[in-house]
Amino acid sequence: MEGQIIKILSNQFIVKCDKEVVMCLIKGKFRKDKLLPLVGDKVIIDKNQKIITKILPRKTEIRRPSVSNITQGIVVASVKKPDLDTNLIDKILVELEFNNIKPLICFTKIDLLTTDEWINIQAIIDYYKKIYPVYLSSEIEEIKKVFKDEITVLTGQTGAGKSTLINRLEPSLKLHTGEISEALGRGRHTTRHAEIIDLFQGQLLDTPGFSALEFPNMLKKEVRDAFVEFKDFPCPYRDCMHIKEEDCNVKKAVSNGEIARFRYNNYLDLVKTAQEEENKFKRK
Ligand SMILES: Nc1nc2c(ncn2[C@@H]2O[C@H](COP(=O)(O)OP(=O)(O)O)[C@@H](O)[C@H]2O)c(=O)[nH]1
Ligand SMILES: [Mg+2]
Ligand SMILES: [Zn+2]
Repeated sequence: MEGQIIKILSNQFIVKCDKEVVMCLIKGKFRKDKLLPLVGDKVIIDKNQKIITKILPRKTEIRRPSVSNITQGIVVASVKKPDLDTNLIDKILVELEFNNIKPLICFTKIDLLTTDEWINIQAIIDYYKKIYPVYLSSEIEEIKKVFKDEITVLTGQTGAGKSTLINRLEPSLKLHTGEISEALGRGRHTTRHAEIIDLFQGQLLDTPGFSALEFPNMLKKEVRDAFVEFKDFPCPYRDCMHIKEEDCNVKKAVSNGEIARFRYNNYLDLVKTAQEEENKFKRK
């Protein structure tokens, strides 16, 4: 029988099948091969013995929390308190792109902006709208629709408004969506785990105890390819990094405003970080 791992409790794998939930163990073979099933895995189980016999191929993978098959990520970003940080937004967008997880963006705390501030922020939001589905956190009914048939994760910095958004979407949910719940208090024993729950005809990954998603490092060329709008400006050079090259069409598009300067600057930062990682690796 086929199912999906929705939660792991030490050695127990909670597998959701068509009409029931089965607590399974794993066969020794997996442990020997160091192939551990993850939350999100589609698996074949032996229902009578309550064991997982096979893990089906993973579509996507996140390193930490260690989960598979997430299909989309909503980047929750506040425009104030904390201030809008497009550098962080672009870092997350690039990671999601590279890992084949569809990115969406939800901007929060628009209500805190003055009219002048809103004009600047609106230009940035409009630019993102050309590339990705974008929502304001006040657009609750619209946001509910994006969950259908997807496995969604919410990500974004602490204080961005993830928990608030979830509570507005579904007040009955007591979700953590990152960070450790305040109610647990500091110093108390807090568990970090990931769990998939049903929501709005789709599923949501709850990630208590994880302040950010972690993905493997990317090469600088992978960073470049994840800035998807650059592809609209093909370069005369094969494999152009759009940095030093003359006659680079991406640089031209930045000059004439077709590509936003802030996005390009974030691109340069992310490429620099990727290059530093590549250099470290080479020296070993
Ligand atoms: N003014 C305003 N405050 C918000 C909004 N969304 C969240 N907050 C506040 O921002 C703080 C952090 O929100 P929270 O949901 O805990 O962020 P999380 O760390 O991403 O889960 C809380 O005090 C919220 O009440 C918003 O749209 N407008
Ligand atoms: Mg929270
Ligand atoms: Zn170029």
